[in-house]
Amino acid sequence: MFKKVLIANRGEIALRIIRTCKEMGISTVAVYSTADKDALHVRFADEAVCIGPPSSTESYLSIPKIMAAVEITNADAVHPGYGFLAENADFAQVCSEYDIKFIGPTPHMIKKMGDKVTAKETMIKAGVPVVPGSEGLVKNVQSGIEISKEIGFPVIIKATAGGGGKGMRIVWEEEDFENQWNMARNEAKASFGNDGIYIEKFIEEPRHIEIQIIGDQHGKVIHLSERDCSIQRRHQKLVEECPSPFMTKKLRKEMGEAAIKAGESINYEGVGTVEFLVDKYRNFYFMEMNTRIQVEHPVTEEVIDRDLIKEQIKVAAGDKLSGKNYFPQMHCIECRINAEDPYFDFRPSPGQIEYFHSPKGHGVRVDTHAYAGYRVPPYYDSMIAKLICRAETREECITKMQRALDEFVIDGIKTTIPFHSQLMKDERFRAGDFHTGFLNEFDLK
Ligand code: MV4
Repeated sequence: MFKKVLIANRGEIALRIIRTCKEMGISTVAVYSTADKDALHVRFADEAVCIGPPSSTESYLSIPKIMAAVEITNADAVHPGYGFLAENADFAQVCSEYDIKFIGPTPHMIKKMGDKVTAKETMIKAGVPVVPGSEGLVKNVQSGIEISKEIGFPVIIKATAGGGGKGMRIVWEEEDFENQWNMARNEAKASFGNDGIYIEKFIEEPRHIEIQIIGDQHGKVIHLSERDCSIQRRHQKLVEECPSPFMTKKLRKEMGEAAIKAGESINYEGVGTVEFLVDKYRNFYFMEMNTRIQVEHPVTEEVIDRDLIKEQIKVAAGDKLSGKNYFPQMHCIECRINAEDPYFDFRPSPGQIEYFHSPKGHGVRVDTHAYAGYRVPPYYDSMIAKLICRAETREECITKMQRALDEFVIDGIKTTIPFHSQLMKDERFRAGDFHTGFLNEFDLK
């Protein structure tokens, strides 16, 4: 097992990783920017190294700064958390060259899944269902139009370097194609420096359901059930839950098997998530694979009663997985509490938290780095807490969430708490009748 893990991250996830390391008898090293000098991950790690100014590119995204911190503290592994360098193949490569274990998959796997066309080709070969579309990259407008007519409008134009919605364009009819094609190409070029484009049939009103998997270094891959992440706004997830209210026993088995095939086909090592679009007939299609621990991992932890960070560290150290898949034993919902004003287009609301009271009680978990007096810096992600509730049934879970939201007090800044309170009362949400477009029609009162 590792002796000392450096956590190349900040906020709640850095704190979350430190907690598990402590329980495993592993020493921890925090890294921090000057904006985070009073942060809890700095306080609770065994050692802490300042790696630069507030700007992420000069601190949490700087590979040389982080490798210097690894060297001076003699850490033998790095946990990248999510965001920042978590899916940076170059960083994973540099770690391996310095003989430091990157807690995650190999640089090769990260690269393969980071390029969406390559990922899709890999899934086709593995027998995982994908959305009908172009075979690989599309060379020019003419061939794009031909392919679209073949698969039938509406189609969606996507960037191979994209993911998370960037550089995507929906085309409803042939007349609009050229325009949308040019926009998608320019956006992709500007955002990723890669204007590789592919085309898919546009699936209307899909649900976003993902399967958590874990693979060991001995070729074993298992699944840990699904998370429904359909409640999103501009590709930012706001609520995640398990079981998905749309799930059936049969669909879970099929999607679980598909996700395992996806993992096995690349000899996947570490925790990963296979994202699917699910249409109203319960057809499911591979969308992308995330090669990191995700924000919403506590939902899975609560329903299967396992510490996923612990499992992640164990497989990274070479431990073998026992054979069986995991199925949900409880219902769990996670609400992301962001320092944003939901009454003002969710605009960021950084600043000092004057008063902070966390909800408590049976089945209530709060993953947060915030506290009374904490200043939410304007430089990073606006998520300041995850409120995670679990109960026997979905109905009880929603009721518990409402109670916990009522009890949550964060004064001094605006948060998404009022948004979640209203969502929990929404008839359609309560009925489980929602898809990824749900929030487009949702008005905060
Ligand atoms: C799609 C789609 C419909 N049809 N692909 C959005 C993020 C990126 N991962 C892929 N996305 C989508 N791909 C086809 N062929 C609809 C979306 C989509 C979406 C997906 C998941 C969650 C929220 C979404 C919001 C808008 C569009």
